Amino acid sequence: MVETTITSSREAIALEDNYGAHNYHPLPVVLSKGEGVFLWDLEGKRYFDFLSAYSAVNQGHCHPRIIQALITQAKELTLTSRAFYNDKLGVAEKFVCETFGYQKALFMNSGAEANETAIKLARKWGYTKKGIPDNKAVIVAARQNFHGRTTTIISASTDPSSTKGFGPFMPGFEVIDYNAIPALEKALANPNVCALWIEPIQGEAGVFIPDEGYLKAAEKICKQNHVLLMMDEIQTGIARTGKMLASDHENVRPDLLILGKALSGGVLPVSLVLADDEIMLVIKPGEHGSTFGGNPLAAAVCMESLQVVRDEKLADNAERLGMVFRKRMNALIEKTKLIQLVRGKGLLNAIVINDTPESDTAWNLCLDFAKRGLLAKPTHGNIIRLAPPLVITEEQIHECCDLIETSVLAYQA
Ligand code: IF1
Repeated sequence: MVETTITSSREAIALEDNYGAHNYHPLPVVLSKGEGVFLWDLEGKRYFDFLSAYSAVNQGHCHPRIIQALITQAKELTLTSRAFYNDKLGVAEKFVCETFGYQKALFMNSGAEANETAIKLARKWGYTKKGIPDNKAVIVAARQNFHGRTTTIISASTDPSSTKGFGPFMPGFEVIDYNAIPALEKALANPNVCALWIEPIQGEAGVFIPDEGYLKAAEKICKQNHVLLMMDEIQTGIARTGKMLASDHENVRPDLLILGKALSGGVLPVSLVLADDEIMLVIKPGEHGSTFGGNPLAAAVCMESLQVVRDEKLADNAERLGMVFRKRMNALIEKTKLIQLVRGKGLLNAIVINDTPESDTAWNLCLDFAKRGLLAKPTHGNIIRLAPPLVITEEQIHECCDLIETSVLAYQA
């Protein structure tokens, strides 16, 4: 094995600073171990993880069943490419089709790749099934969306930190207000629109939840206009919001369901697009793929990760403890002017700090949370996302709320 031991956090940070791209600004915490809801840094300090790798470790860090599935498969066969069949992919495709109620599955690796796959499926469906003139297909996206970092995906972004300096952009995207039904009715009436591409809750925008009924209305307006509903559940899916999918809260069935992150319990990149035959079969052999997409290791890990969600009833836990968490945060809001509000669904929550987005209050609060043993990171400016692994217990939720309360009340003093 390559000599990899680093002895201090300071050394680890220096190495990344010297040799790594500066495409992130991490909190000054160097993690070396994870288990369940806990992370430990190099000096042995323990933290509650309230980011869950942006909802990729819903099952908790290094879940023993998922790690075992990884080890068992890794000793047999990790990668064949799709030039040949393997004995795990078909089983996993059946498993996810039955889990989510679709006819076909297409496995990729990153969430961005799954969104790119959905874009290609929607466009090709538009040309071959809806009769949109070649190269005229339009996909409607929402302001403040986040779907990944590729140049096509950021072509639909309204966030300067995602787009500035990366043009020229891919044509064929129209961006409308999120959570606005008239905007949907107007945009989707365009006969060249092949799909509406939204998140059921906008995670990066700061856990922005649309009005009750918006998703159902979007589904209806899509059907009325022969437009596909492409739902990005990469962050909201896999039990995070208290149901298996955030779409389930309104009984909405997307035409294209896009998953990633916790699909693998945070063990390796696995993403997935689910659709029925009429859509999925527009892509013919040799027209799309990836070296690692659908590899047997990912297939084995994905099945065990989803089975754990089911066996441990993580959606119910998220639903119940999300309410406990928001109740505690609302009680704290009564005692402080520092927090404007708490919002969320299940265990995808955020507090909005009573300061300008440019202020460093949220960042400083997160530094203080870390000192007290809880890891969270501000999303845009003055919003702190708070999203622990879904295996957290009620007792641990209260312990973390006590910690947040102590930090907030001390900060404002
Ligand atoms: C970063 C944000 C979260 C996602 C949704 C697709 C993707 C993501 C709804 C792409 C990924 C990650 C990416 C990571 C930080 C994190 C993030 F801050 F970027 F926006 F969670 F909100 N759809 N989100 O949330 O999936 O290609 O990353 O596997 O880029 O900084 P990916």
